[in-house]
Amino acid sequence: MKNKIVAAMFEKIADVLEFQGEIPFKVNAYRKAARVIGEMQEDIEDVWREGRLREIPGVGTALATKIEEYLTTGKMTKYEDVVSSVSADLIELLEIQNLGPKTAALANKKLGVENLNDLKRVIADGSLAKLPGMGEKKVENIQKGIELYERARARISIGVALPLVEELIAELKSRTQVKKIEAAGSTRRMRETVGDIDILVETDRGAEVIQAFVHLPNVTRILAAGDTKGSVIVGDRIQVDLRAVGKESYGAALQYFTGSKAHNVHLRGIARKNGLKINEYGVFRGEEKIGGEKEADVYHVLDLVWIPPEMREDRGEIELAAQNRLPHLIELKHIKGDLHVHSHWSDGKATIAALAIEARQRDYRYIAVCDHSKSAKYAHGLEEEQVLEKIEEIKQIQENVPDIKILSGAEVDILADGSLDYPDEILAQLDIVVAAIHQGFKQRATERMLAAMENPYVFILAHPTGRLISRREGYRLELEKVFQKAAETGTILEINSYYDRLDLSDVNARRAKEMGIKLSINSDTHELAQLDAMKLGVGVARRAWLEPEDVINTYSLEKLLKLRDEKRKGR
Ligand code: DGT
Ligand code: CA
Ligand code: CA
Repeated sequence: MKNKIVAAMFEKIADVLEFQGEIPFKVNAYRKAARVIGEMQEDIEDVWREGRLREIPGVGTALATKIEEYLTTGKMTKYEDVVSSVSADLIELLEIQNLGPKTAALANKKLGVENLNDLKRVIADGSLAKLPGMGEKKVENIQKGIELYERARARISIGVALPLVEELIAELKSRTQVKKIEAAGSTRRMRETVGDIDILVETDRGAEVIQAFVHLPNVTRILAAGDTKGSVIVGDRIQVDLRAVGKESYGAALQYFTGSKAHNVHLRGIARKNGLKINEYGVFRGEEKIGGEKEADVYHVLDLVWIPPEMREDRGEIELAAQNRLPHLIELKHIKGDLHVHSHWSDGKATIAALAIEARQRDYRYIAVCDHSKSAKYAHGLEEEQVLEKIEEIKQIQENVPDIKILSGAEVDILADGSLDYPDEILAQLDIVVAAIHQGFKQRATERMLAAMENPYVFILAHPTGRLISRREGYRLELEKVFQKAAETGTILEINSYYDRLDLSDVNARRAKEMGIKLSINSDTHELAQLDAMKLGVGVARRAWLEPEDVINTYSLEKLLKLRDEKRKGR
């Protein structure tokens, strides 16, 4: 059903016209038609086919013609003209609930409000409330509208975006004849958060694919639907843009829409200096098209090697590509084990046997079961005797799963005074000791971490900054000192792959590498399926330019334990 799209287009036309001061009669004509069509049970396409468009209340000849134009061509000239007659910033303002086109126009005329930031400013300085017909209450409601709008626009974690993209792609593949389909934008670059999801499709039947896309089951709002671009809201707030292109420009479009913008701007600058033009349709010398089917074309015409998406942030990757000196980035297939997972002994759900079997299915060679220590009461941390019992259990389970090494481990709390939650005699009996701050993390975090790293048994520092992407900044930390100590003591820093942590971040992990520190990418699994989080951590590592040698859980078990023993002996 295209009812909702047509209704949304008429509503938008009404908003913009009203903003521009069009006479109420015309504005209301669009609004009324929008309401009726939006609520109509019958499919507007059926109504149109049967020649009954003008029987819809509020739809006369003029509107019927516009609906027909849209249903036959996928475009509505009036809509495009009206929307392009104001800036994108103003269109955004008109999206804000409780503001309304009249008030937006007033604020624009009297106070020069052109965008959301201007609007916030005139609310803050009280000038909006002083306009005729305004007042505290109205302004308060507009403020609420802004908050709602911003929450809806907030970024989502890559850990939420990836499975959603996979689902949307699978659905579209089952419904349409797409030739190729893949994520672009920040999702493809594995950025830790994603503003909106971008998907690219190769097809000869763009309009058809877009229609299927905007009517997928999860779609709650249609923002746009044309021949080459569709845009929707999935669930309560996630925007997904889909672009459909032909075979001849698929590569160029993939490159363009993968971004980042900074990377693209830099590339296009080089192209211009070489008398070339690159856009989403292809690579051109004058009028002649010299590439665009393959993504690599875009790089090769500039004498660059193809650059992995995760590196495309204009952080020096283009210069390296020009010298063919790009790092050989780590891949998921290089990972030989997971060094930080929880079992049912503490707050995990899975048994150690189940963890071992799942890990083996992922072709891992080892897994370190690191349950919480005794002070982590909220997580059923283990008392010393329990640690010893667990070690015994692992010995028994190990006999049944000979082809994967189960390492006994602990995630030991770093206490308020910087000491560890277990004495060295216990730590010495564990294969892998991961240390972390979980409590009182506002207090002397740096000193506590430095002290913990001095302990020869502490092999890995877990989620070093403690940030939670959705709600917490992280410990108040002098990261430079932590890095120095890690380098000096041979302590491994973790890239924790839990989607809300991704800690260390890409930037911090790259800095760690530059300081000669080794990293470990761990899933911090609490239930079996979370072992898959490893791919998010690998994404962070690739964005940090890490190679297999930088990441200890790409090593053989022997090499890994040798490194651990070096730290224990002190280097
Ligand atoms: P996001 O959605 O904020 O997480 O980040 P992106 O990178 O997905 O950005 P988005 O969705 O606005 O645009 C997707 C890609 O399209 C972006 O990475 C690069 C390309 N792009 C967008 N706007 C521009 C532009 O003004 N110039 C150039 N050269 N490329 C652009
Ligand atoms: Ca995006
Ligand atoms: Ca986008």
